[in-house]
Amino acid sequence: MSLAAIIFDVDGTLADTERDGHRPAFNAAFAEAGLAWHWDEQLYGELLAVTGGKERIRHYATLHDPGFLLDPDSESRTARLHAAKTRHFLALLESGGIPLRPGVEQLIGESRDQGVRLAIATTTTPENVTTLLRVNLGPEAEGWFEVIGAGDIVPAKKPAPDIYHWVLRRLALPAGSCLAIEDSANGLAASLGAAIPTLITTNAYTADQDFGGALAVIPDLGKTDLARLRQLHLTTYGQHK
Ligand code: XBP
Ligand code: MG
Repeated sequence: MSLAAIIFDVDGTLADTERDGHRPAFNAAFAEAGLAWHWDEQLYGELLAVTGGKERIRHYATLHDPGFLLDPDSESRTARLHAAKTRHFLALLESGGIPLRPGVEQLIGESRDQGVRLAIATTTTPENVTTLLRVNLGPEAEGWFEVIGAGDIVPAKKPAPDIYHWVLRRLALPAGSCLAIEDSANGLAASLGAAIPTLITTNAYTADQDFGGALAVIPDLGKTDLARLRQLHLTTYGQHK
């Protein structure tokens, strides 16, 4: 089965957004709300075990500020906190402070030139995706991705495979003809849960995670290209039909 489409994860894959993007944005939202919460780099690395910004806020509160959850208004407070965090994150993106990771722009370009379809499967808020693409690749870039599956569009977030099933249905492609590119064990569990061959590009927060079942684990896309990814995909999935 030849490679028909590449499905990119966003956070930690298209760009290193977590430590210097989402984390300071969360802290800015907490300070603005008068909450004495602060997520340093190490704590944030632990909190990344839970995907989804709202879910991560509630996970933190469960561990460190249960009173926050006892508040009958905690659901809407969480939503307001997350909306404020997204506003700060978007401002960081617009400042150009979060570039794409090595090799990402090149692979997108090669894929477009060679007719490999492009899609995105992410846990993050849709506007974060479109802004990251526009700021780093220009106003046309969003249209290069046939399907963008993001945020709360599916009931269960990674490591559940829902977002990948959602993307595959819209691509109308068999899982084996796609290649997912992920950065985390949660992401890999989601893509493999949808039977999609997966390449891992690690980052500072995920380098030590277990990537059993991945096609390959590389530090970034800087030293690879579409030809190599086709070969990798073929060697593993070429023998299937
Ligand atoms: C990783 C996530 C996201 C972000 C925060 O997403 O878990 O929730 O950390 O973004 P990806 P939101 O699947 O792209 O790796 O606050 O918008 O949820
Ligand atoms: Mg990720």
